[in-house]
Amino acid sequence: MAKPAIQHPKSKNQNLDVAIVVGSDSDLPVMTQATTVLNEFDIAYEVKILSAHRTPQMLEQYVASFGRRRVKVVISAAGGAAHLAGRIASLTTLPVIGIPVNTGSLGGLDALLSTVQMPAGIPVLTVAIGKAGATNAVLAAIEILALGRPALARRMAAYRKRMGNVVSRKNAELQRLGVEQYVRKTSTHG
Ligand code: C2R
Repeated sequence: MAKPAIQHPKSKNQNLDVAIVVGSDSDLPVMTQATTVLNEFDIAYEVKILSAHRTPQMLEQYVASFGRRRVKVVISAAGGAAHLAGRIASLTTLPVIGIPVNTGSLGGLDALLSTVQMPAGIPVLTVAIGKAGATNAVLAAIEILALGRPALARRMAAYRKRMGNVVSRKNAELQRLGVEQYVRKTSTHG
């Protein structure tokens, strides 16, 4: 049976490797591919909807629980005037990875700049806008966790190898078919 996209620890006190905070439920579609990767690597994580703007006290309380929960890395996804990652980073010395979400009329550029342009002293490790950024955020979080876990480092190396193999297979197929036939074939198969 497929694992749920959002994995909840069994109890409130269970240790967490990765805490993910999204500014709104409207950000969740950006996270689904990324949480699938966390499931693949058996990482203990949870996803919360909290906002620096809309729920400032609840956000503070949640960040205050990180020590007790043994959180190692925090991922934050927010769109628009995205202060969420910066606010979390101001409240903890854990590494915070910020995902700018593509919402509204500025195509995510607003969130990118609000997330990346932190003043010196409070880092937010900012990834690309949207789904690619979300996937890279969780891969970076796993790489951080893997610093102290050789088995996880080996799984990450295997993941990279599988990714490379997929590209190699595509290239071999391209060489066999030529561009026009390859495009026809891949577009037929979606
Ligand atoms: P709604 O769809 O709920 O109106 O939210 C959310 O991350 C979302 O992308 C629109 C956008 O507002 C963002 N948001 C922030 C913060 N809280 C919510 N940027 C924050 O605290 O930074």
